[in-house]
Amino acid sequence: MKKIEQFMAEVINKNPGEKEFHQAVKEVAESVMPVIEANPKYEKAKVLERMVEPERVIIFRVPWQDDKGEIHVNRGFRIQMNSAIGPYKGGLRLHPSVNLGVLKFLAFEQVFKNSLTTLPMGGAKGGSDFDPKGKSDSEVMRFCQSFMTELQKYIGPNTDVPAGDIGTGGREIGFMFGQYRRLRNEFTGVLTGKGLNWGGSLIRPEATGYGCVYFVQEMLKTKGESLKGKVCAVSGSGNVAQYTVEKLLELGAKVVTLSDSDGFIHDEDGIDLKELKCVLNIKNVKRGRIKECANEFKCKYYEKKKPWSVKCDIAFPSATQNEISGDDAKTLVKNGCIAVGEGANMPTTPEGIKVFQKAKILYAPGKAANAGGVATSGLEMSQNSMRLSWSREEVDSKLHDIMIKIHENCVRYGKEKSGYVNYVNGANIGGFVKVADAMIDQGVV
Ligand code: NDP
Ligand code: 2IT
Repeated sequence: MKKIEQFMAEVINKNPGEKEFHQAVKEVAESVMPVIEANPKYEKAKVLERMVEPERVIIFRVPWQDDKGEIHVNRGFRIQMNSAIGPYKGGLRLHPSVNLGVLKFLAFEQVFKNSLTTLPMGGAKGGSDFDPKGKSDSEVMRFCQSFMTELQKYIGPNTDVPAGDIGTGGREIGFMFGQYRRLRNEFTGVLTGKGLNWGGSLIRPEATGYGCVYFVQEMLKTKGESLKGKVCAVSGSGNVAQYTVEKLLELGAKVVTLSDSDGFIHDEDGIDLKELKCVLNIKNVKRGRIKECANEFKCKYYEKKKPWSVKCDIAFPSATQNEISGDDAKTLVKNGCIAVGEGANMPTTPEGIKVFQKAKILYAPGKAANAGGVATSGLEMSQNSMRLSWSREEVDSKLHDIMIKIHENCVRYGKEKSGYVNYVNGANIGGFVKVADAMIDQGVV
C-alpha cells in the first residue's frame, strides 16, 4: 500500500464518519508527503500523525429557552487543534449542519492558514448546531450566553481567541463578549470581530473579502492581467461575499451573481454600489433572503440553483464547503473562467480542484485566499494587547502586505518545473513547514 493510502486508512479508521475531515487531511497529506519523505526529521518526529490529532476537543451541552419559555438543547464544540506557533485562533460556526467532522476539518485547515498569515496564531474552530435563522434577538442572546457560560472555561486572550464564521457576526460576538466579561470580571481581547467601541479593529468586517480580492489580484499579476472589467461570479451573500463585492467594484470588476442557501440572483448589468447597500440591508438588518434583492434590482432569480452556470472570468465561492462540484468546475472552465478565489473554506470538491488544475487556471485554495480574515483578527489581538487602535489605512495596508506575502509563499512552495503554480501545494507546504519545525523544536508534545 502506498504511504499516503496507509496514512489515510489510519485517519479514517480512527475518525469514522468524519468525511469533511478526511477530505481536508487527504488534500494536505498529498501535498506534504513528498516534503516529509525528503526530510526524515519530519517522519521521525511523526509530525503529520500528531497534526491530525487535535490537542483537545471540548463538547458540551447548550440549553436555552425560547421566547415562549420552551427549552431547547444544542451541542457546543471547540476543537483546539494545534498551538505550536501561538494561542489557538479560529471562528465559531452556528449552523444546523455543524458536527464534529465539519469542525475538525475547519480547525485542521485553520492551522495551516494561520501559519501562512506570518502571525503567531495556532489553529482552532468551534460552534454549534444552533440555527440563528428565524430566531429573535433575545433568543440568539440567550443561546450565546449559555454557549459562552461553558466555553469561557477553556478560552482566554493567551489561550484561545474565537471569532466569527457562518452564523456568527457582530451581534453574536457582542452577546458572547458581554457574557465572558461578566463571568470572568475582566475586559480582554478574548474574541475578535468585536464592535469598534469595545476593542474591535477597523477593517475586520471587510478583511476576508478584501483579502481574497487582493490575493486574486496577485495571481492575475503573474499573468499580466488585472481585475478591471473582469466578470465575477460570487456565491453567498454574507460577510465574506459582501466585502468581496465591495472591493471588486472599487477595482473596476463587474459582479453578476450573489446567492444564499435558497438560490442565486443573476444581474447581467452588474451589481452596483447602490444595490450592494440594499443587499447589506436585507441580509444584515432585515435578515431576509437574497430573493428579495432580485425583486428590488429587477434581475433574474434561480431557486435552489448555484451560480456556477453563469459565464464569468473569475469565480469567488464565498458560501460554504463543497459548493463547487466536479461538474460545476467543468462548466466554469468551459465558459472561460481563468481564476478562482476561495472566500469560503474548502468550497471546491477534490474532483473540482482536479478540473481547475488540469485546465491550468489560477486556483487559490481557501486557506491562502481567505486568510485575510484571521490575519486581521491577529491585528485586532495586537491592538488589544497594546491598548490602542490603528487607523483604517494602517490596518488595510498591513492586510494587503500580508496577502502579498502569502501569495509569495505559495509561489515559493508551489511553483512546478513547467512554471505552473500549484497554489494548493504551495499553501499546504508553506503552512506545514513552519508548524512542523515549531513542533520539532518543542519536543514530543
Ligand atoms: P455568513 O453567515 O455571513 O454568510 C454565509 C453565506 O453563505 C450566506 O449567504 C448563507 O446563506 C450561505 N450559506 C451558508 N451555508 C450554506 C449552505 N450549506 N449552502 C448554501 N449556502 C450557504 O458567513 P461568512 O460570510 O462569514 O462565511 C462564508 C464562508 O467563508 C464560510 O465557508 C466561512 O467558513 C468562510 N470564512 C469566513 C471568514 C470570516 O471572517 N467570516 C474568514 C474565512 C473564511 P443562508 O443565509 O441561506 O444560510
Ligand atoms: O475561517 C476563518 O478563518 C474564520 N472564520 C476567521 C477566524 C478568525 O479567528 O478570525
